[in-house]
Amino acid sequence: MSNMNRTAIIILALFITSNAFAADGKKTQQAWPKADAKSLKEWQDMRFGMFIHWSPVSLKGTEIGWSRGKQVPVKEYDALYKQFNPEKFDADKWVSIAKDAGMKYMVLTTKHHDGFCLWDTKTTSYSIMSTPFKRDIVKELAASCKKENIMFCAYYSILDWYHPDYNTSSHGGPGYKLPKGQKPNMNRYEKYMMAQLHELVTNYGPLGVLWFDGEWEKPWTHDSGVALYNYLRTLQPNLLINNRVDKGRKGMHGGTKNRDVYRGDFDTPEQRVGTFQTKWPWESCITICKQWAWKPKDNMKSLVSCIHTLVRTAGGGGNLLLNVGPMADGRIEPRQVERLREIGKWLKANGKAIYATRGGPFKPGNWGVSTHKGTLVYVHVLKWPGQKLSLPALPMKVVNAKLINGNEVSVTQTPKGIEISVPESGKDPVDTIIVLELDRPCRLQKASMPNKPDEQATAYSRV
Ligand code: FHN
Repeated sequence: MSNMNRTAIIILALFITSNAFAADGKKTQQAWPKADAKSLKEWQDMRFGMFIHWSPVSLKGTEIGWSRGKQVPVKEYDALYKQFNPEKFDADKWVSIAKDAGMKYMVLTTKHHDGFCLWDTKTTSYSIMSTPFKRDIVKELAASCKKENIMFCAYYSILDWYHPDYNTSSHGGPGYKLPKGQKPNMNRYEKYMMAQLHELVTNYGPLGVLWFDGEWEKPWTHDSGVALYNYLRTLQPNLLINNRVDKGRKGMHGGTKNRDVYRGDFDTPEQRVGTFQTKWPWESCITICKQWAWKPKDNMKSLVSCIHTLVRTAGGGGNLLLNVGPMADGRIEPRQVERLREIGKWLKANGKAIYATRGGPFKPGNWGVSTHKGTLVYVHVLKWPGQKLSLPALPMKVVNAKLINGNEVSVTQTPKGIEISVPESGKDPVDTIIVLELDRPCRLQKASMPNKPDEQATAYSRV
């Protein structure tokens, strides 16, 4: 029996079991198999990863997927692979750039909306193996990550505007019609997808995260999302899977409509810092420039903006997945490499206030955010509201307080709240980090949350 058919039988079986019916015939919702707690904690502790959007479209400098049939005619877009030869691609170099940036994991677009595959897949010839380059990018990057103890993760687009069986003509461009006689078949497409995912998880794994995207179009259904999530759990039980595997994502906000119904181990706010959420994991995916794929002379975010985005994400309780778009020759643009190196330099001095922390105990505000780990609270003041910073009361007692570089700071704690002041000479223009040591482990309290609406959501709804 072929791999494809065996996979199809597993999926069918999972599909049936995941839609159990109670004796009274009413559809009941199985409690779905949550993520492995150890893997989730490890990934959350990492706090900072590199997103990589790459395909032959980097030859054109236009947006991956979305420019197909728009800035780049379909026929031209789909033929770019014939000239794609990233001779300067060096997986070890990419990994060292991520490490120098202080990033602990990498997510590569193994297949984006344009359907092009960056690995040696047996399911289609529309892959890196049909290019002049003929090398398995996924294999080389996964191996380099493993060597350097960086978690390797795969982005995979459910929608596929290239595959004839994917049942939509969107993004073939205005007025695009499926070729005459083409009869899309989603069942056949889903088998194709499962076979590809089987390759990615079993030949290049264990993966840290399978990062799904492109779930929003009509052909993909909740039932398919449930069956896919359950199937992947059988392939790699400790695999983390984001909430875009199913249909529960609330748009670019990235939250999940109903966690008892919709699958996904973490929420995925996009191009924004997520709102303060500490009870369910989340990760903001944000571009270092404007475009996801490489674009010549694209606007690149300043160092302060990148650091504030990272700090606010951690302070909100989430991870940051910061995206770079490599060029057609296989290099990450030198100016982006320099920006990443600068972020890494900041993390070398301040990383203990980010890595393995969780958001709070104070809710984010225009002034900044707080993170905590054990008995230590890190107050990140990004914008002083005046001479002093007043924070809500904490039931834990502050037994020591200093700046992260060890210098003096004045902290007054009363049952009404905590007041912090720092001499001008001690303030950091990017992020003044005050370390509060508590008499016992930090616990989030309702009381320590100011009633004001969560400014983070507004102040940082777009970066
Ligand atoms: O359409 C994609 C887009 O190209 C990019 O991949 C982002 C990042 O995850 N996701 C989709 C837009 O929501």
